[in-house]
Amino acid sequence: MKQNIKAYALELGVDDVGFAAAAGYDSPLTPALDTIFPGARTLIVMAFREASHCESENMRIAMGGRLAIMDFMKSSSYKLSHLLEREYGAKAMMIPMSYPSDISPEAKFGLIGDFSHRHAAIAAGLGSWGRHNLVIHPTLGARVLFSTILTDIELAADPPVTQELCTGCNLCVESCPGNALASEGKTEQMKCLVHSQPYGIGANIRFWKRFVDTPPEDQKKMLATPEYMRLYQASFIGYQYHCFKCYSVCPIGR
Ligand code: B12
Ligand code: SF4
Ligand code: SF4
Repeated sequence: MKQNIKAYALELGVDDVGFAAAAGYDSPLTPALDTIFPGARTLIVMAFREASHCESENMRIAMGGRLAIMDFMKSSSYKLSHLLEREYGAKAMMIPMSYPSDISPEAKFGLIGDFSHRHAAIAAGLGSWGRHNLVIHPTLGARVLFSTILTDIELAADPPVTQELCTGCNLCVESCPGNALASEGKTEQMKCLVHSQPYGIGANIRFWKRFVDTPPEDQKKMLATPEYMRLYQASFIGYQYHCFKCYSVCPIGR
């Protein structure tokens, strides 16, 4: 069954698939698995290699490519969960790639996911941690995104990657425009966000605070500025990333 599931996903165009036991998923900061799916026994983690659009200095091109891969991730996750339910009588739940997220203060306003795909990828033998705190896949490298399906069927777990894939070249640390990777093993999230999501919730709140304090005539002008239009575009895209540096400069697998 495991080989058939993997073959199906690879046939869809997914780059790699790994399996982990629910008990092998160890992500101390995110909620326990049974708050999502009490009967979950296996994690099926899919890896998707991002193409070179993430290298572009034109952030519309980089984000356009990201939106495409996210669409593909969603459709692959949907199809695989459907196969598990239809062919194997399993219960299957797909985990969103990044959002919707829990934007309560307990989840640091969206900075702690309901589930950690990186920890799942590690448990499923799909890679090891890099200095940039991202998971590096043995052949696909660092430019890889993950999505996970939880299921109640039991499938044998894949062995962990024991090899150290990060060479410690420090390129990711040196290229980070926000100096968010200075401390080993920790991404300083606010320093990252200023660069990676300049039109995110922080910028949105700042705009609307200024707006309510502005006389009506000038409010109209504020709505015709590039600042407002960028916020508007980012809000319908979802998250609009403006930095991919640590992810794209990593030489592993390029
Ligand atoms: C919230 C979030 C963010 C936040 C916070 C990131 C963070 N530090 O956790 C912000 C907005 C800053 C962010 C930025 C980015 N993100 Co992001 N993000 C997420 C999200 C939605 C949840 C992550 C989460 O819950 N973190 C909180 C908990 C789990 O983290 P943690 O336990 O504290 O673990 C951290 C450290 O302790 C450390 N760590 C833990 N154990 C160990 C062990 C060792 C040995 C080491 C070295 C480190 C280490 O690594 C973690 C990173 O800080 C996930 C999707 C998901 N649901 O998993 C994507 C996700 C992590 N993001 C991803 C990416 C690609 C990015 C960006 C490159 C942005 C972009 N342009 O795409 C940057 C990279 C920033 C970086 N170098 O860390 C990918 C990572 C893929 C990969 N190859 O690993 C994910 C998995 C999305 C996906 N579905 O593929 N992200
Ligand atoms: S996404 Fe950009 S700002 Fe965030 S940690 Fe990576 S290089 Fe730094
Ligand atoms: S850029 Fe260099 S230091 Fe950073 S994760 Fe990749 S190999 Fe490791």
